[in-house]
Amino acid sequence: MNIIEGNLRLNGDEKVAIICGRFNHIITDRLVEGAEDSFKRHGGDTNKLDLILVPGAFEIPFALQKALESGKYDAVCCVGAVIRGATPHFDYISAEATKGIATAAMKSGLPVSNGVLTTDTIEQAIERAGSKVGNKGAEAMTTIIEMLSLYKAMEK
Ligand code: INI
Repeated sequence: MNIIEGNLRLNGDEKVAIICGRFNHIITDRLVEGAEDSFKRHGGDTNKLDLILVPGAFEIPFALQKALESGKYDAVCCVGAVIRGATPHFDYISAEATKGIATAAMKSGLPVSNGVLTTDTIEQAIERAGSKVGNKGAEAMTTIIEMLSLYKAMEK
């Protein structure tokens, strides 16, 4: 049986964008740090890494669509933090962000990851932004690194 899978090695040529929703920036700044750290650790050249900032998670899919259409990037990593609090906004924003990211990704055929946290509390968000439960920004970057390599392996 031929097993086709990716690895976590970048060669330094990959052009990657992080798209970050600034809302809850205390959390999202940590997700960006995690994503950048993962990119560097896996051999990426930070001169080829762009950070695109949007107001909130709702706007991520719009910027993602543009980034993918621009032809400038090999892969895009999305990060944001939607925290339930007392707002009914939570359900709309988290659903639109998730759906929009998946739709844009599917259309482009390029590796895209969803590192948008959707949590009930700020504590849960902190736990996923570089403490108890790891850093979901780093995980999202690691995911596109693997998918980049997988897509290459699938073309052979
Ligand atoms: N945006 C977030 O990224 N996280 C949130 O928790 C959030 N809440 O709670 O309102 C949020 N709202 C802003 C939203 O993403 C848009 O920027 C805004 O609705 C303008 O379109």
